[in-house]
Formats: sequence, structure tokens, C-alpha cells
Amino acid sequence: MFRPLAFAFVAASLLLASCSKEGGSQPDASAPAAKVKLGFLVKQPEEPWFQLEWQFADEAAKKLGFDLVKIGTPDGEKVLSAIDNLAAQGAQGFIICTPDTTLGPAIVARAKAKNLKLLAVDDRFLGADGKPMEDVHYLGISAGKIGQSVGVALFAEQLKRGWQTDETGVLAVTFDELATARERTDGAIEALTSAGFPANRIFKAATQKPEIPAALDATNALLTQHGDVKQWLVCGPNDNCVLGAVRALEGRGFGADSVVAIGINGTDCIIELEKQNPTGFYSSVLLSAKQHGYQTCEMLYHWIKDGVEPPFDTRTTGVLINRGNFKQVLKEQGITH
Ligand code: FCA
Repeated sequence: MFRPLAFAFVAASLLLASCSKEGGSQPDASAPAAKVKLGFLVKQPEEPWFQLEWQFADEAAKKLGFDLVKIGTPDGEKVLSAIDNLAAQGAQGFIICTPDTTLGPAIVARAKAKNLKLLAVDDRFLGADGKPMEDVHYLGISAGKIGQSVGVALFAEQLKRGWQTDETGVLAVTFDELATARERTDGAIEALTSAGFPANRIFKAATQKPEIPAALDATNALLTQHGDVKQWLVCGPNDNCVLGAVRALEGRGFGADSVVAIGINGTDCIIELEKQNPTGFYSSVLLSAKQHGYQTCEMLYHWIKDGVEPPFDTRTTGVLINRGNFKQVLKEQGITH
């Protein structure tokens, strides 16, 4: 027998139940949580260092189960449009190595406007007062200490080779507009002078950009003024700056017997160390791309998902690699398999 009243009651309660579900007034434990989406913006996507950061970020995305959007942002305009783009895609935050540290305040403002959390990696934001923005979460290298280890190693190689100081020069490729770069070369120079290397035999070649062609040009300009130097010790902010110097020195007949060059990154020099015949590029400080790519993602992910705010300032170290140990160390660090 059909009972209209009972039917109306059941239908009405079903309707109510579905309304309350859609209105969200009742928490629904069975609904899947929205997937976290993070951006990873880098200033020089062509540099192996940044490719490796991305590789480790991909590993973190897979392990933790978030979506990763990788964007190359070589200038300020690209950074701002990348932030807008991430927000439009529903991302909750991003990690960034900015193409210019003075963009810091503009990046922070745009991220805030779009409700995105951010973590700066490698290159620390500068405020309008030219000081580091200490209220922006940052993970970078212990630049001064790493630079010092380069200086100590260069001095040891000079002694080992028995090169006379009055015939030897230090060539420091510098990029002083970037604090982490300046601290690295300052550290190397400080270690060399405190070991006893004369400051007046240390020459700086300021590069326009931290990359091979610009460093090569800067070194060429410097070498024309120092034709009397017979052996060179070379340092710089990263592998590519040092490689540029090594190529310029080769152009003037300086090779493995008269050059000891030590880089930083340890990622952009792998092809160099794999060359059958040694070049002037002697070794590098391998930085921890895993911490810069994987750990930064992990920090941002937990901040967004679990409300665990990362520390404001995290610093990483490096390990010296050369032709003798690089294959082993790269394997140990999960860079090669
Ligand atoms: C800077 C340099 C990179 C890398 C990174 C850790 O961004 O430009 O090559 O050394 O710091």
C-alpha cells in the first residue's frame, strides 16, 4: 500500500541530508583532502645545479604525494607572472631562487596577495634597506665557510706543487652583487691571506653574471694585465664562474700543469672531471642539492599541510670532490646511481 505521508517524510529527510552535505555544515571524514600543490621557481633553469634541485624536488613530490610545478624565472617579470600562474592553478606555496635578491619585497607582497606561502632557497632576499630579509624563510649554504675551505685547499695545492709565491697569482672570479657569491669568494681570499698568501697577488675578475661566458670575458680582461704570472690558483662563486676562468686560461696556454682551480656546486663540473685528460679544474665543493631540492619541499609541504613552520634560516655544508673521489661521492649522495 502506498503511504504518501511516509514517503514525503523520507524524501524530505533525504533532501535535508544532501543539503547539509553540500553546505559543508557537517564535516565529512570520507571526502579526500585536496592535494597540496607547490611551485619551484629557479633563476637559471639551464644550470645543472638547478636541474638537480628540481630532480630532488620531484622525488619529494613523489614520496610525499603533492603536485609540483617547476618554472624557470630568469627575470622579475617572469617571477611575478609565475606567482600569479601558481595561484590560478590552486597552489598553496612555492620555493624560489630569485633572479635578483632585491626583488624580495615585491615577491613577498605578491605571494601575500595571492595567499601563497614561500621559502627562499640559495639566494636570500634583500629588503628595501639592502639588508637580508630575516622574516622570510630561507635555506642556503654556509657561504663564508665553504669559501674558506676552497682557499685552504688552494693553498695546500700550491704547497704540494712547490709553486713559488712570487710567480703565482690568485684569480678570484667575483659576483659581489649577490651576497652568497660575495661571501664565498671573500671566504676563499680570507683563508689564503691568513695562510700567508700575499694580498697583493690576489686579483679579482668581476663577472656580469655567474655563468661561463661572462666569467670567461672577465678573466680575459684581467689576464691581459698580468702576463708575468706563471701559475694560477683560481676560485669563484660557483663551478661555472671557475670553468669560465679555466677556459680563458687555456686560451693563453695555461693548463693542468700551471692552474689549480676549485669550484663550488660540484654539479656543473661533472663533465669536466669526467674528461679523459685533467684540466686546470682540479676540484669542487659538492653542495647538498638534496637538501636544497628535497628538504625545502618537505619543509613547505609540512608547513602547509600540518602547520609546522620551518626555521627562518637553515644552512647547508659541502664536501670536496676531485677526479679521485667524485664518482663515489655522487653515488653516496644519490645524485648518480
Ligand atoms: C647561487 C648560485 C648557484 C648555486 C646556489 C647554491 O644561486 O648562483 O650556482 O651555487 O647559489
